[in-house]
Amino acid sequence: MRLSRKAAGFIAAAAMFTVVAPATAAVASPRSTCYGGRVCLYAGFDYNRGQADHWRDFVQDDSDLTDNNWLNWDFSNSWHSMNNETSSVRNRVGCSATLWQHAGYTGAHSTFTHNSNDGFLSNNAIGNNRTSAIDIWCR
Ligand SMILES: [Ca+2]
Ligand SMILES: [Ca+2]
Ligand SMILES: [Ca+2]
Repeated sequence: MRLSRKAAGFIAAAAMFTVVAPATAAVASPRSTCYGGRVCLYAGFDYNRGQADHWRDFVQDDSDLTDNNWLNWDFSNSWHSMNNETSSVRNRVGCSATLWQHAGYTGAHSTFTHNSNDGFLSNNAIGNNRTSAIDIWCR
């Protein structure tokens, strides 16, 4: 098949788009990566992809998230309470971690093993926008 210069240009552009596509991952939040030794909570589904980057990481238990604010992508304080706002989670802390519905570790809960990711808490027992405490088993 012979291609006109224009068609070839289009195909080249399409190929370029294909190459560029992974960079669309730049839409992923700057804090969507969760580093070792932490459990990372996100206010949005899919680790805040394409959304306001309200996130926070934990290295130990916190029995009551009502006194915790989300961080912004640049680590500044969002002044926005974390209570009942977690929608996705990554666990890199080295052991399982449980998210609880109520402060003091009561109510509905879901446990996430080390190295697990869940970008959608609506289909977990803990549910979406209900987390009020985090129990990290090894800390
Ligand atoms: Ca707290
Ligand atoms: Ca889920
Ligand atoms: Ca709650």
